[in-house]
Amino acid sequence: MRYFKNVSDIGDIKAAVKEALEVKKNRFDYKALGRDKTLLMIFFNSSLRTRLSTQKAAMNLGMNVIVLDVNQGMWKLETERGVIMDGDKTEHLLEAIPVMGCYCDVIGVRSFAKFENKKDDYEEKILNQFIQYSGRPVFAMETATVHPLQAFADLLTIEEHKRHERPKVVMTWAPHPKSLPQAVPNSFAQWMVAAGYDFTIVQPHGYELSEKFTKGAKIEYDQDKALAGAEFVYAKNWAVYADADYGKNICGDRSWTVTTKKMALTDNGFFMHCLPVRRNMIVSDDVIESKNSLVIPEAANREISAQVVLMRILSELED
Ligand code: AN0
Ligand code: CP
Repeated sequence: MRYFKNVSDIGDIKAAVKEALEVKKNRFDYKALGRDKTLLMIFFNSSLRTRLSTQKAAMNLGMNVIVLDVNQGMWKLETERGVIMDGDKTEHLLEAIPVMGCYCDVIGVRSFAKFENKKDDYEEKILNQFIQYSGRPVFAMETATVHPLQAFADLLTIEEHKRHERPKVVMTWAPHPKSLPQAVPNSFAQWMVAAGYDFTIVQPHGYELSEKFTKGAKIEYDQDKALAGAEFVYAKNWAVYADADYGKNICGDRSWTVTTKKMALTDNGFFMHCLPVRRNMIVSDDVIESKNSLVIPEAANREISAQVVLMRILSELED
């Protein structure tokens, strides 16, 4: 594997799950793979889980790790070509990227949607510049449109907890005070469809995601109806994808918060969220603290999804 953005990059999804569950049992058995190899993790945005789990995965593999926070202690970067750089930006991304590539073997990039220009976001302008100019394998650590390490970890968590071969999984939109990216729901939808689950997305009107990611999912607008019989409830807020209101937060309806009353409609369903989560906006205290809450196992599986992705990249590294 040279690039990791979409579910198709991982190949056979069942084989990937099997490999991940093996890795989880013996995560320190692959140290030779990463010896003398360096991972560079580049963060344009904040992170807790991605930063720690990906670093841990790299350490499990014997890699060296460099973490770069673009907004802290680094020259301010210009990202647009053609700009006369007479302002506060000291360096251009087009030099910075190949320079970064000189010091590492693998690059992870976190760069959220900016919601300034839908085309730039959905063309993955920043991630693709890393792919084009770094000369290194590159994987997404949540980019403008995808968060595949999260979706892979969520898939593993469902596989570990499911009671039926083909569980009913419902992703529900939930309220949030700020505009959040579509990367997490895009990837979750893409991976759930690829896994072949009975998968429904429920959202207020106007919150339809890109069909590129949701094709094959059932779409609902009535949350109670969608939650009926669900075995896994994946809550997430996202901002509008449609052109007219792209990036806007047009619905503050608190009746979408996942509460005990909502969970009572499910088939003793598990609650899932990628975290960080705003309590009593997205989910009530009692639901996230219940025995059916999988938020911590999901976070723990981030180490495993990252390790499998790094292993796939390392095993195909050209010297
Ligand atoms: C981000 C998002 O919703 O994409 C990161 C989630 C992993 N969340 C926030 O910015 C709160
Ligand atoms: N779920 C997740 O990616 O969390 P962080 O934003 O803390 O990395």
